Amino acid sequence: MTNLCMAIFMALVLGSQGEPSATSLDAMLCPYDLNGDGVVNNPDLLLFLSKYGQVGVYDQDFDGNGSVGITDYIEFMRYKGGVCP
Ligand SMILES: [Ca+2]
Ligand SMILES: [Ca+2]
Repeated sequence: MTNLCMAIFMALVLGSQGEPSATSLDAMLCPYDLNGDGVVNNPDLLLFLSKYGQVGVYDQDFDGNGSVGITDYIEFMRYKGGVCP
């Protein structure tokens, strides 16, 4: 639970620092659109956090290391705010 709270806190902090431009994103963005609505935003973040700390095969395991953790979170936040092509 502590890790989840930290992740939410970091989401709020990082989210306040502006979001990446949607004009220069490529097909790599799509995996981060977890609910498939075409944009990477807060609903996707909630889906990501629902599996945070889990070990196994999940869509949220972006770097494919077998667990959903801080490295996946950093990857997600890099693309948060973007539009899926
Ligand atoms: Ca989405
Ligand atoms: Ca991972």
